[in-house]
Amino acid sequence: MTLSTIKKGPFEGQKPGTSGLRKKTRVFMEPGYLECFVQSTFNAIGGVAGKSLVIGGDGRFYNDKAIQIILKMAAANGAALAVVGQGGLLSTPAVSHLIRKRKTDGGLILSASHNPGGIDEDFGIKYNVANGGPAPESVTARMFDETLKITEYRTIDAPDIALGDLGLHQIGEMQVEIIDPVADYAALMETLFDFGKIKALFAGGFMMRFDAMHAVTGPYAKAILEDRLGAPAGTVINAVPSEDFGGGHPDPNPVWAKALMEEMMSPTAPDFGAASDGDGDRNMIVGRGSYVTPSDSLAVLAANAHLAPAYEAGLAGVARSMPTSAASDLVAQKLGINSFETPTGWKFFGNLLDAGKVTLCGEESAGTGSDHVREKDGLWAVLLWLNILAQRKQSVADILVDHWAEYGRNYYSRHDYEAVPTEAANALMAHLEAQFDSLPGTQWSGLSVRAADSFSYHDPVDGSVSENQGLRISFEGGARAVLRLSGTGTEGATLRVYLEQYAGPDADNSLTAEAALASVRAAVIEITAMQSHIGRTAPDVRT
Ligand code: VG1
Ligand code: CO
Repeated sequence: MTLSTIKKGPFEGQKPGTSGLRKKTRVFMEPGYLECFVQSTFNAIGGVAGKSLVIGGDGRFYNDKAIQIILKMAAANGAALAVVGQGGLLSTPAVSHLIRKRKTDGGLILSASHNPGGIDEDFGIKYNVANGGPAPESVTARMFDETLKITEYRTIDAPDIALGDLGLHQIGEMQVEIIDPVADYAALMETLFDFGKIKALFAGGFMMRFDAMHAVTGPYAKAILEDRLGAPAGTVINAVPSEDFGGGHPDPNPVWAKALMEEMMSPTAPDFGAASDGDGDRNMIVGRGSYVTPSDSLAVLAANAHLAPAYEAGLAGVARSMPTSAASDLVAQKLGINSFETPTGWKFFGNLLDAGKVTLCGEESAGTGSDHVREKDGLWAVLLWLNILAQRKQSVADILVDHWAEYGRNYYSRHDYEAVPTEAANALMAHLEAQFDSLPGTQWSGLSVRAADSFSYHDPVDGSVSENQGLRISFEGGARAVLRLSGTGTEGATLRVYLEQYAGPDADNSLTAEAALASVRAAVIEITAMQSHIGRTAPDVRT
């Protein structure tokens, strides 16, 4: 086995986005592209000599090849140990747990999450640090700096590792330990929830459908829901991870999990439905005839978490990303616990969790998690819901109605405008920002603007400041709109418009979201001159 240093790089555009580096798969397959990003990551963390890493991915096209490349590079850079999921598979929350459990120095996750997979679709890579969470901005900034100056990477000439064979392997001086991707994660879940109660729920005839969307959660959901909790075979559908996610987007929302939504809205719907994304860190929750917005899900989980053993003693606090609705704030207020508003992306929750300031975190994009790991965790959210359902013995719809009667309802929807020319999207944002000083007090579609600003986050733990994290407009009467550009896309820009309207406990809480949000939507279209900037006012995806 010979070590070699290959002259390559730098490549343009290797700046990590909201969640790692995402590009077209063919870009990642260009000779040296993945290698230079990985070497830059190693360089940014002071090298990996003597260190240990967890490595795994969501099973998309190029997952296994990328892992072989990374293993050889880690060995050539002097790493001591790589813990790898069998077949190259590991969900994002499972990686987070393994980093913490095995006390490794970090981990690499091969995934573009909810983006589609395949040679003509997307690939991605994320680096997580020793607390198990996504690299914070200080680290991603160093990684990016390294990508700008890299001129060579290190690798070793060695045969590929048989990723299917459990146990110890060797590349040069580095040990590779291939592990069951599910076992440790499933054991962790068992410590958090009352598996006996959930088992009894299923034994009593409770029916559930879980759509794994042909992605990594399939093996986890089958092992936990069907094998351990006794849900009937067939509860988990699309359970085998495929390289192209069956040709769809593994994005757990009513648009991409359409078949599940139709089943849940039909007269023969099971009691409970759920779906998860490509890398298993996000979740969709839906009851019979009743879709739960991710913002409401976070609030309901916060209000009821004490019904699960892990959270019996109560929560330290709840954090949500800024575009997420304020529903969880209302719960925190009532419980008398901390609440925080962070920028989009899980990396901002890490400090709050590490400092013990919060127990639950969530994002409107269907990411929910707790201090059991340092990532959002799709199956965890599903299990917490199941634990709550087993305790409350009520339908999802009834739980929501009760919740709104107590706290009021934050009507909510996210509208995505995809593949917008980048210049047009930037111009729309600039046009909005330029009006900030004059907007307060003005009227738009019957709504009066209360305030408008660009969100800056001051991390209360390390004092770091993150600016330009989304533009927000709040209106008199409890409406709010947030606009930001996606940091996970690979083509043009995706404009995300987040709409919210609060209705108090005594207001009509039975409207459709569309009706309740009509005014704030019309106001945003007007204020941003949307039609003239991007040539349309109808979104591609509404969630
Ligand atoms: C999106 C979501 C964000 C989430 C991120 C990564 O980012 O909006 O809430 O944290 O994806 O999720 P953006 O920048 O496109 O809005 V995942 O499941 O890709 O790790
Ligand atoms: Co994901």
